[in-house]
Amino acid sequence: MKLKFVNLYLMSRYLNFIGININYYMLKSYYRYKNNANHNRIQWTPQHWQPDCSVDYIANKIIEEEIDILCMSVFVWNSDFTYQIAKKVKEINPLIKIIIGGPDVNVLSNNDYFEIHNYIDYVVYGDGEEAFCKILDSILDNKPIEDGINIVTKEKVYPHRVFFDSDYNTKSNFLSEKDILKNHLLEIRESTNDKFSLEVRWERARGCPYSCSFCDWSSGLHNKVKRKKSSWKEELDFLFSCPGVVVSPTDANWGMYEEDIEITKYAVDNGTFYVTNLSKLNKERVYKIYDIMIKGKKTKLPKVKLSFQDIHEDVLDNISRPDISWKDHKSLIQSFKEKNPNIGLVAEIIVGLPGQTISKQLDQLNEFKNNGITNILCFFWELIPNSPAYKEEYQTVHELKVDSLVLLKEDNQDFKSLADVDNAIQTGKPGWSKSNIVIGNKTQELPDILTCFALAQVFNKSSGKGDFSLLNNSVCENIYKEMKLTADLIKETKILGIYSKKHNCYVSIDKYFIDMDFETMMNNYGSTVKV
Ligand code: B12
Ligand code: SF4
Repeated sequence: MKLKFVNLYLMSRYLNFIGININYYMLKSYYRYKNNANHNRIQWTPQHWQPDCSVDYIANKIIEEEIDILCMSVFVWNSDFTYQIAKKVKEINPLIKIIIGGPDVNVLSNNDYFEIHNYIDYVVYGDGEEAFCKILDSILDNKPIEDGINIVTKEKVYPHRVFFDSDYNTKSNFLSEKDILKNHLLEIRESTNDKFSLEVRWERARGCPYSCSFCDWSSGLHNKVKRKKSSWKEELDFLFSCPGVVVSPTDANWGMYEEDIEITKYAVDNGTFYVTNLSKLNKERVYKIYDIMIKGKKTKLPKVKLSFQDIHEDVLDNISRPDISWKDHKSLIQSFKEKNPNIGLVAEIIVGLPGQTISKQLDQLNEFKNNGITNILCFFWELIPNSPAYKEEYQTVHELKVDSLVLLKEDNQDFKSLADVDNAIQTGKPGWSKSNIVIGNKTQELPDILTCFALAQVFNKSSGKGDFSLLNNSVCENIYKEMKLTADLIKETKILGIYSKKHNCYVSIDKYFIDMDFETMMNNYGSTVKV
């Protein structure tokens, strides 16, 4: 039997990075451990990861390779595209067994799942390890699924279980696959330019004890945290031996465990290691980790990221976000800045959260400016299916307005018109994804949300110039006027994009502002209004 795994990675040719998720190697490793004989009966073909091929190209490749079992991983950024591939493959060869898994699986909350996706044979929700083994055993041995876990088929919903295997937990969950993983990383290295960082996600702890309303960690199924007891040194040594690899933990709260300090120290001295999700409450340890990260012998880090989402307590309450107060954050930032004046500080925020307003955004950005934050990483709120906010009750309380919008992946010279975008979706050309975007709540409408997003970009350009004179009310009003027109168009076309004269095509809102220089911002939104 021939098996193919498809996981279309998140990649930016603009920011020069590719996010490498090693879930295929982890699932395969567990099957080897559980049923080596069956594992060896399968011909494991190389994973398809390239996000920029067409649906037809990928489907034809799967057919030409005479694949029997097709495994696909869905995330919010590749879900619709991946389902298109699955549908096409099944149309050409109805005998192929198709298994879908990953965080964007919404089979438990969508009663029509199998009506929409009747070409899927098995859906795996939550942790995939046990389900993967059970399904493969059933296919290979030609028998019904035995004691199924975390699986849904057209006939049955099997129960949920958090994955924990105490013996396996002491072993590495991917090193048994290191040869094919190394080939995979080399293939990616060879097909991208040298500037690209290959960001390999590495798991030490799975799960999160909190339930922020926008997040679907562990697919919203539980709040347990399970920690690996394998040899982290051996795992990191292997990953660092692969060319151009940056290792970044997948953990939700790095720094929650004391061991994270020792691991960080070793990692930054032996390779490039970057932590994106730090503990929300153990701040003393978090700042210790920042200190270690910036002093690494091999990791050279010009900036560190602080995840706030918002600094206002009412907003944080509305999204059930556990965090220390902004006042406490400020004193920690101050002492960090005193010790490390040349390290940049990036604040991560989300726009569209209930309680936010333009004036609060202005206030927040001024607070950031006054406290040494150098950059803002700003996200729209993508309402994901297994998050607490997806529940009707939450949406009613906070008056959320949500629309399914098409997101454009950076600039695509093929998207000269909105018809081109539509054509790409219909014909399965890459460059887009679909997502439920929060376009309003009890305190904001879409033009406000877009303005808050734009202001974060104004902050970044201002910070680069050392001139924050644009952070004022009249600039907000000017931006709002432009964003009002943009919002009307987004609502009509359902495309979260904007026409850029500079690029002569439709681009994402991020790209539109990122590529606008400070002088143009001054010109467009400064006191001499040209909107
Ligand atoms: C690293 C990461 C990123 C990286 C890059 C992604 C990448 N490709 O590596 C960065 C930082 C860029 C990123 C960005 C975003 N991310 Co992110 N990210 C992650 C993170 C932390 C780790 C991913 C990972 O490697 N996991 C480890 C592997 C082992 O887990 P896994 O892939 O889920 O696989 C397991 C199961 O799902 C299952 N499984 C998966 N596939 C399959 C397939 C089959 C056939 C089977 C049987 C089983 C199976 O088995 C595996 C083992 O149990 C996850 C959270 C997490 N801890 O998983 C969020 C996560 C994937 N991100 C998420 C989100 C929402 C985003 C953003 C959209 C946030 C935003 N608002 O902008 C952005 C994307 C922006 C954009 N441009 O589109 C969500 C996705 C939710 C969804 N419904 O898809 C997650 C789950 C976090 C969350 N709960 O909010 N992200
Ligand atoms: S955002 Fe972070 S802290 Fe909040 S629930 Fe998700 S993983 Fe946990």
